[in-house]
Amino acid sequence: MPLQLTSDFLKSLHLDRGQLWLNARQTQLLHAIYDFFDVHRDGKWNDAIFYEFMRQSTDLTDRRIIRVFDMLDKGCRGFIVFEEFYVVICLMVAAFNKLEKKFILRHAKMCFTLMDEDFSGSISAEEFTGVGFLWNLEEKQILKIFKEYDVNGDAEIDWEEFRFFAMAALSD
Ligand SMILES: [Ca+2]
Ligand SMILES: [Ca+2]
Repeated sequence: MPLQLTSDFLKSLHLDRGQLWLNARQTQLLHAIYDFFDVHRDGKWNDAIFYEFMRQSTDLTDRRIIRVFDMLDKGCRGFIVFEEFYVVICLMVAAFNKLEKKFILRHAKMCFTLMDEDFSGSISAEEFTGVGFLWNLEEKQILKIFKEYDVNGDAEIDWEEFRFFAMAALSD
């Protein structure tokens, strides 16, 4: 089942067909919402703010919301900034509109970096299944990806392997 958005504002967002980002106007609106929730007025969202926003705007479970926050807050700083928020919104809008495969291909390196939570330079099955729902990928599909694209058989998807997967994803 594809990722669901429950916020009318997020549902109204559309990604540019070529770049798969939001246009300037939509980005401005998103920034206004970000600022509105930014109660500490420091440009940062902590996990509580992010949780509240995600709970109101998506159908994600608590566990998944926390996982998404951890994925964005890689250095464990305890907060995210607008640019990270923007990326995850674009990703969720893509998934909601079933454009996740195009998004993976268009933003392959960024998706790879997002999934590689421990900066090891490759994606483990645990990392992939932990956040795969953002790309509408279920565990079963992810295990299949590992079977097909983990060419060197080290149970990790490295950048080269990921690129092949991203290119092939669209033709599936
Ligand atoms: Ca990794
Ligand atoms: Ca591999």
